[in-house]
Amino acid sequence: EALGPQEYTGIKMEVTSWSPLAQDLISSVSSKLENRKVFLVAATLRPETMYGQTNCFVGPSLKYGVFIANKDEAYVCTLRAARNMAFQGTFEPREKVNQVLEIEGEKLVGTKIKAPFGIIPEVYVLPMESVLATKGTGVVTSVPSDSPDDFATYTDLRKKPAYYKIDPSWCSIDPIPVIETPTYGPMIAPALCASLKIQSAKDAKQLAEAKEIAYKEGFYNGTMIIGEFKGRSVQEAKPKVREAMIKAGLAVPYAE
Ligand code: A2H
Repeated sequence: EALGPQEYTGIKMEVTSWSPLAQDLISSVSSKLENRKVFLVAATLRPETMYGQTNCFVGPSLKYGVFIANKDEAYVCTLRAARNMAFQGTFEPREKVNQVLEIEGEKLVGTKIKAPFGIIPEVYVLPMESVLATKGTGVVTSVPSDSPDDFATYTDLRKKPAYYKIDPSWCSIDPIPVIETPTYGPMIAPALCASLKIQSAKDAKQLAEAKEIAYKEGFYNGTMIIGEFKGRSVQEAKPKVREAMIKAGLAVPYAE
């Protein structure tokens, strides 16, 4: 755990079509939302990996809210995160938490969203049991090439879509190479999951080890192999991608 506040990037993923269950709820508050665009906002420490999003995750049993962010936008995240955003000056009017709807994570599954900077422009919301209510926004952008947790959960979902009550077409995209490291090649998460014999998202102990290695290797030895900063080190690209996303209105700073 970091000692000081952790600086995340809040990735704004605009909803392009709601799951049927979410659509019913959203329709019931259309007079409050007016013409605002609605975004799922995911907290990430790895903005430079956003080229490789294949989907996004929510905790199926977590509660989310739809919050008025400003005159043009509404955000989907946990109430806890919305309070932090309000306190950090992300909303207009400042410091006001205006929740128009509460919705369970499982009802968001199957919603289609834009993936900012993603090679795949639109992806689906999928369930991840290990999403914590107490961290970030409760929305996790998924990059299975670089995050062992994302790879393990995504692989579980792809193996048994019926069991997880998802449409196979929602997880049809293969992991996308984003960063190369000398030791692990172009996709560190699948490589580590194989070498540590991680069978599923339930292998929490090995996953914690894989996460540690992936983070350090990627940060200190990784080279971008895609996007505007192709050929640059991850250390150099990370803040540049973050700034580019914020400048383009595709991300907001988020700390906790
Ligand atoms: B990271 P830290 Cl490619 N519950 O983003 C569980 N995990 C969460 C979460 C929550 N409520 N909120 C955020 N996260 C994930 C990208 C990524 C991430 C890559 C590689 C590693 C990685 C794509 N997923 O994280 O405990 C988010 O996933 C490993 C450190 O605050 C976020 O960054 O250090 C990271 O965990 C924040 O974890």
